[in-house]
Amino acid sequence: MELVIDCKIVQQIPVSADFNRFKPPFSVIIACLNEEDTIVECLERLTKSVPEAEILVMHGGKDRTYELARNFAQSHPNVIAVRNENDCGKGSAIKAGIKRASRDVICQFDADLQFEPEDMARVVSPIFEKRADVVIGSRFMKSADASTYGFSFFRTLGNRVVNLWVSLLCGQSMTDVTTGYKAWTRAAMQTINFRDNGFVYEVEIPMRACLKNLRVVQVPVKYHDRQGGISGHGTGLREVWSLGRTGFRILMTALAIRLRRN
Ligand SMILES: Nc1nc2c(ncn2[C@@H]2O[C@H](COP(=O)(O)OP(=O)(O)O)[C@@H](O)[C@H]2O)c(=O)[nH]1
Ligand SMILES: [Mg+2]
Repeated sequence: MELVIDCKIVQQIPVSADFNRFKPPFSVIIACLNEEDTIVECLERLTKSVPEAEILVMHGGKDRTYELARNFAQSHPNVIAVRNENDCGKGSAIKAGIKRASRDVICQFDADLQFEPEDMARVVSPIFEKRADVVIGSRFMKSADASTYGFSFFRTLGNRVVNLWVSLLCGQSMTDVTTGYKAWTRAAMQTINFRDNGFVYEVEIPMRACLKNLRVVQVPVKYHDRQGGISGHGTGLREVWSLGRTGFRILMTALAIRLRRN
């Protein structure tokens, strides 16, 4: 079967003058699992860097993240704090966020500040320039800056294997399918319609987009170590187990999607 895929890799894209001038509206979804260390700085930097954006904080944990976000929202009308009842993973929080979002362009962002809020205008720009339906903020493109990210053997190996696997299945070079920095149009997401409630949904988005002939554009983003809290994968042996399990599920799900059985 012939696949026609438009998956462009962009090494550096400037934010267009039109974007800066018109400040087009979009929604940001921040899935949070106990991110009280970083949520306020995250919201401060986002509201400065993209003041026009609607920001939804989807908290599924038990710490003070929701209360901190709600306090912040009192002086920032564009920010909405949601206590995500029945949260069963990052994918479920993003699904709930998409339902609550009021704009037609949506960007997801991680609360742990591993990514930079200041990169967001560059990430959503290709959509407003009508060059993309889905944008991948890539940590592994040549011009991406991960100089302040500590090397992790399992994550590096896992990402290499997963990106290679998905690239082979799609017939296109995908540099970072698991990235937490992604943007899409509402119409594209209706076509993609990802299923997974955990971390596997991250891979469903670019893969289903490619297979449905949507335009996927990859742009480089900066990447750091976690700025507080702990990963949803846990630490130590628990992290290795969770990453291994998630990696295996990603490989199997990607294969099933390619075979059109999922
Ligand atoms: N609502 C919700 N958010 C989650 C869950 N797991 C992770 N997140 C959030 O998703 C983002 C990325 O997760 P993270 O734990 O940093 O994954 P890692 O970067 O791969 O270690 C962070 O903002 C987390 O707080 C979850 O089960 N529910
Ligand atoms: Mg993280």
